[in-house]
Amino acid sequence: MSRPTPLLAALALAAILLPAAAGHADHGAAGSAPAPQTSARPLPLTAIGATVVAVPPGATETSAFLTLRNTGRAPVVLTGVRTPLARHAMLMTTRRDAQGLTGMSAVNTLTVPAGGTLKLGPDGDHLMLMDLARVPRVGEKVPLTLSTRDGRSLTVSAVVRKP
Ligand SMILES: [Cu+2]
Repeated sequence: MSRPTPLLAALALAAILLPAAAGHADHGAAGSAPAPQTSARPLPLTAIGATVVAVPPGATETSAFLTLRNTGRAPVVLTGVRTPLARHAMLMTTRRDAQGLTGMSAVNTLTVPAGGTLKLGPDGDHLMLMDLARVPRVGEKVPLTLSTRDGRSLTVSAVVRKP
């Protein structure tokens, strides 16, 4: 019984070969990983009325509004916004407390419901552009890039308008 059988020899050979095969498979998967990112499906979102609020010279921040319509069957979860106009941009919500005072607070996500709309405006959820890189000119178009939890993004062109 001490003599190795052909079956055991075959198993030993398989044990040596399998890790190498698995390693090769992992390498192949890692090498092809960026492909789905570059060919990501476009988000099922339509932006309406994208606006950056005009501010006077010297102002360091402003807000941005738009309505997003989701024509897809799944909610779209926004996780951030960026724009060349501002060094910082964030998702915010406006809440009214028990005393009737309103206050803004940053939120990690805003959700566009499946088949529904998310309205970003002065009285509720909105985008905040902080630490402005320059003063926006009334009438100019500014890109706003919204990113989503699933790693996709949507760039919309917002018009600078007086409040
Ligand atoms: Cu705000």
